[in-house]
Amino acid sequence: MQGYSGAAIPAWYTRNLVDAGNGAFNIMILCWGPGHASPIHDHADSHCFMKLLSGSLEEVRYEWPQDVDSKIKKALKNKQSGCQRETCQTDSCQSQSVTVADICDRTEKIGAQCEQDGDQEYSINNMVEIGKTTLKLDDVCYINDALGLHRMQNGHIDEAVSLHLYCPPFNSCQIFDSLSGKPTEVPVTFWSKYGTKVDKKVRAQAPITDSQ
Ligand code: CSS
Ligand code: FE2
Repeated sequence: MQGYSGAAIPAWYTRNLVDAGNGAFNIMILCWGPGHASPIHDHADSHCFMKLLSGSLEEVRYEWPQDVDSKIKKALKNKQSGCQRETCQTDSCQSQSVTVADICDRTEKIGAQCEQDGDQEYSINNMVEIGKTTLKLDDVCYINDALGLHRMQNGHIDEAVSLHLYCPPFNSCQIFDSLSGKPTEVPVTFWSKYGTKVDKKVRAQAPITDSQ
């Protein structure tokens, strides 16, 4: 195995920030040890481009679980109801149209119609697989929230390295329980930034890497 000689192998794949694009995008390199996999995740309404620089990875795509909205759908619903809560689900949301400029307008007051989904229950088998692709050296891949969710996994004995471009950049995204589809918002953290390892305490704040 290349790359980790002499050093402890990280438990999860590592996310290494290469360029923050003056706030316009993030370029990062992800290093995947044998068996490493991401949780099922969304892309926070961003564009995600990736290219395999070494090894090979499987991409498994999923539909959004029922009753879970992407960031843009939540924003649209909230705007339509005059509500800024992410969980607003009022009926009036369904019948009106808004523009993208509208959803950027954060000045509206929280509407009286706002309802919360509270302790919503999630049944099992809520994640529907819609495709599986193997990415090999130099292969590229694109996803955004309208195309669904995905999990990346290295099912091989060799490590894999992938180059990622996220535009616009995002600091948090949702991960999904692989059985129930229950979403959890998690911060995006880095193993290293610009070639320097990030402090362990900062990294320890539950990055989107987990054991699923
Ligand atoms: N978005 C995932 C990698 S797969 S696109 C991550 O940042 O960990
Ligand atoms: Fe992803």
